[in-house]
Amino acid sequence: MEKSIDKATLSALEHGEKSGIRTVWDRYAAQRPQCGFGETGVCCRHCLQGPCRISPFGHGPKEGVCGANADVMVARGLSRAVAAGTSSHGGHAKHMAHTLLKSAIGEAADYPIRDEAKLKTVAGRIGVSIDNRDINSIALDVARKALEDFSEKESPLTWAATTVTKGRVETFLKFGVVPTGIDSTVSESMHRTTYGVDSDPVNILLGAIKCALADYAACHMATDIADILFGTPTPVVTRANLGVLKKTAVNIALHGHNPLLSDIVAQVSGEKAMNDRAKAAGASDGINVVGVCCTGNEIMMRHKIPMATSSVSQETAVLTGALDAMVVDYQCIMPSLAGIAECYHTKLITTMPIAKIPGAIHIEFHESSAKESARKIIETAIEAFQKRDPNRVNIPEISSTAYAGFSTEAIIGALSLVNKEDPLKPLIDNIVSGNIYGVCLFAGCNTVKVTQDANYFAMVKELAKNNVLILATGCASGAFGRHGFLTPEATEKYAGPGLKAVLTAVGQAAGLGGPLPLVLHMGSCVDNSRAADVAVAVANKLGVDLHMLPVVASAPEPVTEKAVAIGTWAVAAGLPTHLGVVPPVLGSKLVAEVLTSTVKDLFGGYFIVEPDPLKAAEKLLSVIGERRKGLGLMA
Ligand code: BF8
Ligand code: SF4
Repeated sequence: MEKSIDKATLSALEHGEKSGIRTVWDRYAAQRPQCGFGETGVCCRHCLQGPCRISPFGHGPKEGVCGANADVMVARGLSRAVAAGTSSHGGHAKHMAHTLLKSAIGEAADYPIRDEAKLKTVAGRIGVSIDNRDINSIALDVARKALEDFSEKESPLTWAATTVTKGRVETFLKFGVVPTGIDSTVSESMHRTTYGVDSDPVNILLGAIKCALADYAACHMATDIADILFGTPTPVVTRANLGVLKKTAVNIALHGHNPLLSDIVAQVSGEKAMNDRAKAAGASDGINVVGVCCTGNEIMMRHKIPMATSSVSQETAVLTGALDAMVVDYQCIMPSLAGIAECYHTKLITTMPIAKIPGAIHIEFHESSAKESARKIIETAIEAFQKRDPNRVNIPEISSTAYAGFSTEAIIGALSLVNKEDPLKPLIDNIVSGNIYGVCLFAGCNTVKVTQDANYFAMVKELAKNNVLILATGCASGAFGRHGFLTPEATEKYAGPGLKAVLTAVGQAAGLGGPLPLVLHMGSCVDNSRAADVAVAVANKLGVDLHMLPVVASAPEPVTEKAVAIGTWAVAAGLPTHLGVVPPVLGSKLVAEVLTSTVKDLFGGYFIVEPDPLKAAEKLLSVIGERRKGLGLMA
């Protein structure tokens, strides 16, 4: 199997191979064949009488030592993955909420409220009064309400109940899946899946859905507070792929998730004094900050910072020999980066007390002294630059233009240039007429199990040709960015006639002099909440619920437990959700059946598992067709 379809990635890998450096692809090869019990979800280590395993082929025991069968094991495994994903997004959101609180009480001077309008909108939505109040006291109440959402409350989560349709809330109540605390729901999931608690696989799966809805609330909260503290994104033009690294600059990659770190480093990297120091050290172009993964998306949208790489190819940034520092916070950071950085002059810098890596330098990041830490980080990179070996520098000269920053507000703003009184009308009219056949949100990662970007590449072309409007977040945006899909040129080249006409009309009204990009980059993985907001607005406007809309989601190359949590809430929100990799559920026919079929009767959404990208696109098109028929629209 090819490692990637991206030439820059392949070139960096080749360079690394020449130096005998092993990467994720080599480690994957060494793991193969992977354990069949694990792959199908039928092993359990939830107590010390285990490990227990059940053959997916019907040989040997049919139950673990305690009597748990394959259905229970698979459901418990999946539920714990959702809980882990939720705890990650929850940790990220709580970090943001604490910082907002510190900002409001004057203990985080480096984090002023940058978007007062967004603060007021969020406050209004969650029932915090804004009349005649100063900004900091509104922020304090919003932060307190956010923090209340983490422990057990009497009422549904504020960040879930106030952001979905009324119909969804009723459905969630009906099936008993309303979360009342983000952390408490994670804790409940861990409790019910431990030794001897929930042994009803369907009940366990309903628990997983409840937890996934807590994940949704956490994602939404993280997005809201990021906008309040750093500004709501508006469209920007920048570049993506390894070619954004510069021979003549101190290159610093920001990798991980939370803008609390990356936004401050981005701000400080623009300071004249810092750039002068870099120049004095011999870097004629000063400091060049680039992004990796989701935090890369955050700074791409707000600071036009280019995206070097993402997800499975994160190690390639170091293999260019031109990276002086890789600065990380948490999530999706391969521990292997430390060993690879050691083969070069590159400094790997960890910043969070919960995410240390042996071999890395740890510069702890605190809200109270954020800019100070950022300067220390940059100084460390400048020092490393002076040890860079020019003979080992190999920056693939490949990068694409990338338009980013299509927040919900930016999309509505662009549409309002077409219809000021009723911005959603042009979108809805075009869906009704069939110019826009449907909408597909691409989310999630790149996995070593699929040729990198191959599924994204094949699916987007097929869907766009059939007039499907494409939204992207997380490493899906990274994949599309690398291949030039975040551009108006891609619209000209790949969009079907109806879609092209709509993107051109809106692009022209927005003063672009041409169409909007083929794929609208909506941000990081927590920003999947932005896509949900657009869908909720359309559903409310049409007076229907989400499960009726011709809207689908796809994670063609998923990896993480966070992706499992997001996929699960997309299903609960009513979206048919495609996965391009088979999750570890095949050991239980019952669980596989519930996830791909039965769940549809309850929530309207369901999983479509299809590794072949063209077949996947076909399936999504046919689902969109069914939904259109259901609404009485031309299929
Ligand atoms: O939260 S898409 S590899 S970076 S999990 Fe990770 Fe997957 Fe990328 Fe962002 Ni999302
Ligand atoms: Fe085995 Fe049951 Fe313990 Fe799991 S919980 S390891 S199935 S005895």
